[in-house]
Amino acid sequence: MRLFTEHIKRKTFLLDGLWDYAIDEKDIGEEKQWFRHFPCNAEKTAVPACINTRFGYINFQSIIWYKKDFYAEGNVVIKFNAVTEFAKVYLDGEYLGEHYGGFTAFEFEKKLKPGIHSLVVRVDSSSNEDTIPLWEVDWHHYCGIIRSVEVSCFNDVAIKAMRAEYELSDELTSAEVKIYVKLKNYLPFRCTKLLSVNIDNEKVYSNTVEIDEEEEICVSFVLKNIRLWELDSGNLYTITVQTDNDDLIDKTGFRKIEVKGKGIYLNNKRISIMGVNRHEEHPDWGFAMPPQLNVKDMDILKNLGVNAVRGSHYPNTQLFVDMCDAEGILFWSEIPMWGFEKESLDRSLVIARGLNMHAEMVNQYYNHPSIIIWGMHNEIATDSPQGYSITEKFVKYVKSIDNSRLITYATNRILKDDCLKLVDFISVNQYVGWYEGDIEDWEGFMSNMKNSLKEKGVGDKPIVMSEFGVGAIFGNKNFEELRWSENYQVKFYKHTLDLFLNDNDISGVYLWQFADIRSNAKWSLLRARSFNNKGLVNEYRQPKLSYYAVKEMFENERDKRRRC
Ligand code: ADA
Repeated sequence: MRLFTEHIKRKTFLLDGLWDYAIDEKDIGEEKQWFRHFPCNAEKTAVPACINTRFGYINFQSIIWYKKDFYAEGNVVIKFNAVTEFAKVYLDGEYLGEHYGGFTAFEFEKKLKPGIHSLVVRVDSSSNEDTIPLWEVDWHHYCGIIRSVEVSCFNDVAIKAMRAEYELSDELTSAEVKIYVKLKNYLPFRCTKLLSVNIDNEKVYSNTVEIDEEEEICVSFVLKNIRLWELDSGNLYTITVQTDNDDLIDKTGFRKIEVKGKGIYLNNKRISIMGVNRHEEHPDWGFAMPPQLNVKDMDILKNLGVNAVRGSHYPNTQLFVDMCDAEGILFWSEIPMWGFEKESLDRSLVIARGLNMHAEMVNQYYNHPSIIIWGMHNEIATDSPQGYSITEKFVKYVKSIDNSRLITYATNRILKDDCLKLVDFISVNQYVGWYEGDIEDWEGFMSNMKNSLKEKGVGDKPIVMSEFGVGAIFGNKNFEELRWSENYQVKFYKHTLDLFLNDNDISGVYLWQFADIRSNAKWSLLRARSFNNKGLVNEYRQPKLSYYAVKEMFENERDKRRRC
C-alpha cells in the first residue's frame, strides 16, 4: 500500500482477498439484520476492488454488503483505506460505526476476546443532492471497498499518528522541526513508555512519557544541512517513531512553496508547472488499480516529462503520492466536489461533508512533500453567493489546519467568477477549440481573461491553466486535422502549449488529461464509447500521437529552463 514499510514491530495484517457479498438494491439488509445473519446464498468477490468491473455490474450504484471472518485478540483497530461512499461497519453482529466519503481512510476499534470475529460492512454508493460526488459527474461511479482493509492489534500503547511540521531558515539550509506524535493507551491505568523519534539514523528524541488515555507529544529540534526536496530530486527523510512494541514509519521532505506576485516559487525559484490531470482509474479495475498499474502510470508520466500531477478529482492512493514524493513530482490533491450548482451549495449536509473530507485529506496526507496544492472543489457555481460562501468556509478551514501549502479551486467560469480573491492562485478550466470556438481563438480568450481579472482586482495573482484539451479516439489518425482525430489533438497541444509556456503570466499547465477514462454513459454524444477520450494515452495506456508531441514540448521547455 505504501512505497516503504510503515511498521516493523506492529502486529498488523490485511484482510485483502475474497469476501462474501450480497447485493441489497431494495435496502432490506438492515431490517433483516444481515449484520447478524448474512444471506446464506452469498457469493465471493475480491477486496479491494470495485464491484462494477464484474460481469453485469457496470452501472451498479446501490447497496452491497460484505463479510469477512478473521482471527484476532486484544485491542483491535480495523482500518479501511477507502470505501466508496457510505460505509456502516458491524463486528460480531454489533454496530461499530459509520463513515461517509469514498477516498480517505477511517478506522474503528474494539477490544476482542481471542477467536474468530465476523466483520460486516454495508456499502451504499448511491448518490443524491447531498452526496459528494453528485450523481452526475464526468467519471464512472465505481463502488465498493476500493482500498485495503487493515487490522492492527495493540497490547498497551499505540502510536496513532505523526505529523511533521517545519519552518525553513531564510537560506533554506536548516529547519526548525516540530514532530507531533499522538499516543493512545489501551490499558485501564496510566502507563509509562520509552518513546523515541529518529530522523533517518539520527535520534532526535528519547524519553519516558506517561500516558493516561491519549497524549500528544511535540518533539522540537533544528535540522541542519538540509537536503531540500526539489523538482526531479525527491530528497526524503525517514521519520521513525517507536516504543518497545509499536512503531510508525513515514517519510517527509523539506521544501518551501509560496506565491510571490504572479509567480509560484518552490525553494525560492520560480517554477513553471508542466502537469497532467490524472484519474486513478482503469476500465478493468475502476478505482482499485493494482499497485503495479500505479507504478506503470508513474513510469509513463516520467517518460512524458511532467513535473506535476493533479489528482483529479479525489484523493489518490498514498502509494501514488509516495511515488510523487520520491520522484520530485508536484501533486495537487482535491476532494470530489465536482460540478455543484448553487442550489446544492448551501445544503448543510453538503457543507459538513465537504469540510470533513478536507479535514481527512489534510490530516492523512500532511507529511507528503509533493503535495503543494489543496484543491477546494472543481467547476462549482463560483459565480453565486452560495459558491462564495462555501469556498470561503473551505479556504478558511483548510488554512486553519494547514497553512504551509497553496490553495486553489478549478473554475470553468473565469469571466464571471466571484471567488478568485479567496485563493492563492487562479486555476482555469477552459475548452476553447473543443466545446467552444476554434484552436485559433485561444489568443483572444487569453487577452479577454487577463483584462477581466484586472478589472476584478485579481490581476496580480498567478494563473494556472488547470484543464484544457480535446477528444481524440485512439487509432483515428488522418492526413487532416479533424476533430476526434489524434492529429487534431496534436495540433491543439502544439498551439496551446506554445502559447501558455511562453506566457510569463501563466505559472503552469495541467493538460486534460493523462488517460482516457470511462465516463457518464448518458452523455453519449459528448462521450463516444462512454469514455472521456481526451487522454494522451487511451484507457489501456497506449500512447496517442499527442503523447509524443507533448513529450517533445515538455523536453524542450525543460532544456530551455536549464539553459537559463
Ligand atoms: C471539466 C471537468 C473534467 C472533465 C472535462 C471535460 O472541466 O473538470 O472532469 O469533465 O471538463 O472533459 O469536459
